[in-house]
Amino acid sequence: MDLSATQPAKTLPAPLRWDVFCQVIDNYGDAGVCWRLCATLAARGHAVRLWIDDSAPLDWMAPGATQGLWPGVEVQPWGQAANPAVLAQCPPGDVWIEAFGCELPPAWLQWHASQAALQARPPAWINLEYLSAESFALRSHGLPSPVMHGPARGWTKHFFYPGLVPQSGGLLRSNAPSGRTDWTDCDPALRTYAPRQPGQRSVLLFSYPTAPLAALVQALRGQHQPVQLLVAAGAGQQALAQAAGLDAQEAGADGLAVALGALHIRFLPFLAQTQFDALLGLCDLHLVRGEDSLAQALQAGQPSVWQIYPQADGAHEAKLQAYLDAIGASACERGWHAFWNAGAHSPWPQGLQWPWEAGPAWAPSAPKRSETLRMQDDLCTRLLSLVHRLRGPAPGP
Ligand code: TRH
Repeated sequence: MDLSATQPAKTLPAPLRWDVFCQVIDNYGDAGVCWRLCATLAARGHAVRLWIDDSAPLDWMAPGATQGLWPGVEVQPWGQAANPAVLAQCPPGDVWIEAFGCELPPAWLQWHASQAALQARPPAWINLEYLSAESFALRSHGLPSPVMHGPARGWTKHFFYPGLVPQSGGLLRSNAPSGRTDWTDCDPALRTYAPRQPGQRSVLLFSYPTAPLAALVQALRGQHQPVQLLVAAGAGQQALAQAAGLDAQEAGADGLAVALGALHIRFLPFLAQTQFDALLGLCDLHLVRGEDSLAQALQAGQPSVWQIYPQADGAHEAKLQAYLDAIGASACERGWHAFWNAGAHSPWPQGLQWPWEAGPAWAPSAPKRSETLRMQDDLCTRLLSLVHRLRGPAPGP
């Protein structure tokens, strides 16, 4: 795949009303992607309603969101989309986003399909999928899927696949203030995690418990230079504490720092999404998991390694290989990904190098990839282009 081509920028018309539907399956990625999309659309002047079945992650990801403190975004419990009293008050949206194959509530469909204005001009109905560099994703991106049953029979959904190349749906951008490149001018809340010693490296760890954490800790302890390991909140913290021989209960204590020789481990609290993104820009290596943190790590421009969400049928293996091919990963990066995705007991492979040791085999490619991705239109812009194409010009008076 050609990562280097770019798309021309487009001028986009009037703000639209969006309904984004999110069912949280597991972890934070579903809420994370939907929130990032909503916040981006709202920042561009659109009016967004987020219908979500578990808004708990938003309390730390986007403080104030559920209280209506984010201009342009209204967060609603999923069940309200089927409440006749709410529907009757709800101005019909221009765009429906069905995130990750969640099905819209039948009462929602019933009510909207009965509205004369929508019968004449149905909403652009988008099925937003997971980021993938696999060829099926490129083939399916933008394809129509006619609705054959139910109240919205005759309407059409369209697939939207995020991706790394201009022919795909692109990547969501961070909503964090940009242009910050070091710890001295970053958000004061993050400065607490700045390296404590001159020359200290920072590694951000956001992992599933199945990562080879014991081997990681041992290898970091063997580094000649001081290293700090910033451990993001979530199940990976307990697993890391165990792997490092620490009290797993203590690991939950926000901001706890432990020194193991030249290795400093710091357990982070849950951060707002904008802070999490900013932190990615400040570390020397990101060990990330899930598609959303990967997308942001890639754009942040520092070396990153992806722990892919494991699937029972092994489908993640083809997805990981497609990703590595798409970014043109070096042998060193492939070695890291093989190690990092081989399970909790995977030993440290002989000869595996850190990005700061690998020289041209790794570190310089990260900023180049970031630049290439950032020169392309972001996901939101591509989504808007598709929506405007689907809706066509507004009908005359
Ligand atoms: O949490 P995840 O592992 O989500 C995953 C993936 O989406 C995966 O594909 C999916 O199938 C599975 O869940 C069910 O990782 P991801 O995608 O990186 O999402 C994490 C989100 O949480 C991201 O938006 C960043 C955000 N986050 C914060 O905002 N602050 C934090 O402190 C942390 C740790 C995360």
